[in-house]
Amino acid sequence: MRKKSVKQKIVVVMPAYNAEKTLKKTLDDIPKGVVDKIILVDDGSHDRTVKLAKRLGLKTFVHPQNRGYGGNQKTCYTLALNEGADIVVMIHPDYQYDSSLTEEILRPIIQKRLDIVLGSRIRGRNEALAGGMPLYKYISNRFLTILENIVLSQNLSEYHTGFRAFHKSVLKTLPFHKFSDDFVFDQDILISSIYSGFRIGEIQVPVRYFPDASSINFRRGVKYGLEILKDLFFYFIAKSGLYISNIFVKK
Ligand SMILES: Nc1nc2c(ncn2[C@@H]2O[C@H](COP(=O)(O)OP(=O)(O)O)[C@@H](O)[C@H]2O)c(=O)[nH]1
Ligand SMILES: [Mg+2]
Repeated sequence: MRKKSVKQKIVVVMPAYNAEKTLKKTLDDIPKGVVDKIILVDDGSHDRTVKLAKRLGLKTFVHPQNRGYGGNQKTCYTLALNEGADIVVMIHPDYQYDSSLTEEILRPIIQKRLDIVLGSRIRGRNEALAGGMPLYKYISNRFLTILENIVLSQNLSEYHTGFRAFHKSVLKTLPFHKFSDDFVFDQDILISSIYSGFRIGEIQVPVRYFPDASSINFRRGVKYGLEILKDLFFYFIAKSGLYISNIFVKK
């Protein structure tokens, strides 16, 4: 299935929750011959995601009960490492991200230039809003991103994307089972990676917002924002040597 030049085992993981309408489109856009295995973890969907995933030939794992978005990713990465993945690409199966860019997101890791690559939706304000990103999500994304860049000494254009690639060393080093089971898992993993010195970069991906691609409401968004502030606080005190919380690997 994979190209001869790509020596590393590439595993795509899809944390799914009610993804029946968008799964096939997301899958169809992944270029042929780039990926060795695709794993879908279903987090107690109420639709026919599981049936469809099995029919499409994906390795499918089901949480009988909803464990949350972070809990879902924990299963995804555990299964991918068990498969012997060298690089793991996480793609939301909600067709929000352009999965035809899978080869591009892998390249910097294959070339050993980066350990983590994020697919950023924020190339510019007009483009993000024209792609349908709600204004309040755009503003909170920018605010949190700027704050995270300052605290974490990075220069990324967003930390909130659902399209990201990791070298196995990241997943083998970080205590990701101790991260949140909720949406802030996405931040725990990046902030802990930065603490451990992994190199993060990004590629641009077009933004696509439509009802099936976005379900997080305002209330959950506020909780997510507050938990990010907590994470940044713990990063700050870990860097100061005062207290190392359990999402970080002690040096
Ligand atoms: N496991 C789990 N995943 C969820 C839940 N709610 C949303 N998701 C998934 O989390 C991801 C991000 O949510 P989404 O609504 O697309 O957020 P947005 O696109 O950033 O507005 C998607 O892949 C959803 O399928 C949930 O309650 N449990
Ligand atoms: Mg989405």
